Amino acid sequence: MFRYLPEQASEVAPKVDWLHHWITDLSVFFTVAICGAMLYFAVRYRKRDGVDHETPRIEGNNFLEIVWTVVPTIICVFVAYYGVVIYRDMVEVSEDPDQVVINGRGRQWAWDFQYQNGKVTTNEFVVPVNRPIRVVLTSTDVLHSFFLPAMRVKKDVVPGMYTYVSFTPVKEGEYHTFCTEYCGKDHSYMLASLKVVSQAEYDRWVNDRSAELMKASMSPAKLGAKLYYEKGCNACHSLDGSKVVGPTFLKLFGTERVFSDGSKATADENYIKNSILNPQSQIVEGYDAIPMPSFDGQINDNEITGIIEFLRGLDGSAPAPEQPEADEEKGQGEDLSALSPVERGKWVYENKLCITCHSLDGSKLVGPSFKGLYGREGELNDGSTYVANDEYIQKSIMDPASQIVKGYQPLMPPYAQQLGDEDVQGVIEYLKTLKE
Ligand code: HEC
Ligand code: HEC
Ligand SMILES: [Cu+2]
Repeated sequence: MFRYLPEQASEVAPKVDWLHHWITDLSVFFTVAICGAMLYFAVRYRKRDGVDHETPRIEGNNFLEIVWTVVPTIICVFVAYYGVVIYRDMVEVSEDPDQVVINGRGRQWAWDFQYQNGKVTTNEFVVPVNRPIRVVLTSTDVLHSFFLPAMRVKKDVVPGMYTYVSFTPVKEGEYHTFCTEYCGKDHSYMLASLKVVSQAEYDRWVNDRSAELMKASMSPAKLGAKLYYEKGCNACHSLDGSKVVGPTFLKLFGTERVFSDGSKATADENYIKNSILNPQSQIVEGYDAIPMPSFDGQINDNEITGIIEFLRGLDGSAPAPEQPEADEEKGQGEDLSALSPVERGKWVYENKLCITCHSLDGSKLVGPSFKGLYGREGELNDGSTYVANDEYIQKSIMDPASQIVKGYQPLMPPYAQQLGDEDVQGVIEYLKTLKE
């Protein structure tokens, strides 16, 4: 009667929905029938003209008693029977040699996936259409729950134990995975996308290990240097001894650090790891104005080792590594030419670190919010005024030091080396969409 469930993208989905609709329709039918009869009798036998109407006193009716015992029993057995049959379809361990087995791991707050050939991904996984899929699940920290609404499967993800979901996708497309167990602060961001593709495309995707192989074949120090640019540490930490938002990385390793609470520590491996994962726990003296964001969950142990090796090498004896080729850095393997200018601007905002210093909701971070920025009138710290038009924005991005907005520090890094005209044009178009 009522049809409101999400798309049916797996083999079992129509069966689940069929039973679900049966239960819902039956409930609606009985609710209407029982409440309807109740209302009808209340009106029919109400007290009228101040006189009670005596009703016939019925002692019992065997026929009725049997009907309303047997009919509900049949309905309950029917629902229970198909409930068990369909549930078995969902959980039976398949012997199918064609089955794709993926290891899934929940952690605060992301989903990691590992394929049989060793390919690993985070917050996205790809499966071939029309083949049985089994995701074996476990958690590294707390209880999570793996929910794929379009496939009609859901399972608790428990630390120290394995559980699984199995399904056979029947439709190509992109679907959401949710965590449905409240697991902490960013629980609602614990989303992964599932892409169901053709067998040929799946084969291509799963065997494409180029990104990982490139990282795996790098020396740790080289990986660290790559991450320094890729993760945006370069916006706040210089390699040449100059002070940016944070302390320089030059000759940092092995020196004694003094913190704002007066305590001290040597910058060894553990200190660096802690600085990346819990930056607020030890604030370097003189740097308490702008907090460093935590990279917990965004950088794995292997990558931290890389950064440590990279910092160890920055002892001033050799020139600091250059930023990788501008083109490669810009695209990072994604096809940006397919994006509209606004999408491109949003991509730049999210991937070029603007997001760490500029909010979208009007709040002041390190820099002014982007909300309502386009076309706004403002004042610079030399007392002159400006209108944020295309030209002004372009200059703000490429050469921020030339015009400092009143009330802000000159902390924005210049982007002239990193962004092209199309990127800047994209940012401008994107800013236009962020109205007050
Ligand atoms: C938005 C600016 C910002 C970004 C981005 C940033 N940091 Fe920091 N970082 C700071 C600030 C500010 C401090 C000093 C305050 C503190 O100790 O937390 C700091 C401190 C540090 C320290 C301790 C430095 C010392 O002198 O003892 C390390 C190590 C560090 N950051 C590593 C990193 C790494 C690695 C990245 C990239 C993955 C990174 N930071 C990204 C702002 C940033
Ligand atoms: C390390 C922090 C930081 C990063 C990263 C950063 N900005 Fe800024 N930005 C600032 C600060 C601080 C100001 C205000 C001082 C000034 O005018 O330079 C500013 C000012 C601006 C302004 C002028 C704002 C106004 O109200 O007039 C624009 C436009 C801008 N930034 C764009 C960007 C874009 C686009 C990116 C990313 C490609 C970016 N910024 C990255 C810190 C940052
Ligand atoms: Cu969770």
